[in-house]
Amino acid sequence: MANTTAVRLTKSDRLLSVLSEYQACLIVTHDNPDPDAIASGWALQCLVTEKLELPTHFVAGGAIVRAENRHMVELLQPPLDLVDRVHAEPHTATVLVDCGPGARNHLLTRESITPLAVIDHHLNGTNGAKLAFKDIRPGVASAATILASYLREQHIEPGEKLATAMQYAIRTETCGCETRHSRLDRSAILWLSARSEPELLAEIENAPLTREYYGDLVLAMQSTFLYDDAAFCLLPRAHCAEIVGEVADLLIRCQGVHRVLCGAMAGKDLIVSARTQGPRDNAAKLLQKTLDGIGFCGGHEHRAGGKIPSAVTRNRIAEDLENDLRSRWLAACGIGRQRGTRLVARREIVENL
Ligand SMILES: [Mn+2]
Repeated sequence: MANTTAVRLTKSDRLLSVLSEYQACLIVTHDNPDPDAIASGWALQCLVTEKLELPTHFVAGGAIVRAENRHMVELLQPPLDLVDRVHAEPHTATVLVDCGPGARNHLLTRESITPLAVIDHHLNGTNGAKLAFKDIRPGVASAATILASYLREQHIEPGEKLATAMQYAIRTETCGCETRHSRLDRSAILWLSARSEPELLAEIENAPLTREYYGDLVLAMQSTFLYDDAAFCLLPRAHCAEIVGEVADLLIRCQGVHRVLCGAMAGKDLIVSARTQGPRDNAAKLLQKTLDGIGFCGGHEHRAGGKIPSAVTRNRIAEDLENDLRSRWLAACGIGRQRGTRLVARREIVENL
């Protein structure tokens, strides 16, 4: 027998060999891309351009709203285009990063395009799709971690701005209760730290906030109710729907709170974020139970996000939907109690106005 084990191909070797059969590469990430989506798509573009010299296009749907993420884009200028649609072109390899083909929050699902390759770290998997290449590792903190390992395997230097984006990606994916770092995450952080610009990172983390942001925050604190160890917060209105993630991150840090659901309207949709603490509760699964039949979601063990489409009529969330969502959340958490306690007492709010 010939020696078949002499050359051990790395994951990135295999990806590059699959892509080398094509004449162009389309990189797609999830809607409303977050730092990890932006950094990992950018890193993949860097890899494909350097190694294969293929023309690449990196796209996502939706918008970038969160102040830090907008500041990141302004300062680092990632090669990302926000678009409404994508088309399946012959001889073009389509690669999905930082989300699974089964997820509903990306351009490919809406166009019924099956990607050629997927690089992801979410729990939802591939939905059984047969793919030429997949690298799905729910055990690592960020998709940027996987891409950092590819760049290292291929001896590619990311440059200061991409390294900063990737480092920020890992940081934002390991906040709240999702603080676990795998060995690969740790080694990626070390590698990226030596290449990133700490001043840019600090600037991004301290992005300027609008006055409306503080209004949303006050409203969120006033709209939060506790039911045993579960919190529920539905903002009657929000200037920026991405506040739900930040509020959820803030609430999960509250002593005695182990499960959080926060929602707000964005256009006609209701956006929700869930957080959990401790090994017992899986945020992605709790949110899936909560939204079963009325919306869709995805996420990780302690951090998940989702959407109820067309939930908003005449600029407000219907009261029965609010009640329905609350009882669904409490049922998913296994809590029988239906009367909540305010996080901040009404007296406290009114007396100090
Ligand atoms: Mn991610």
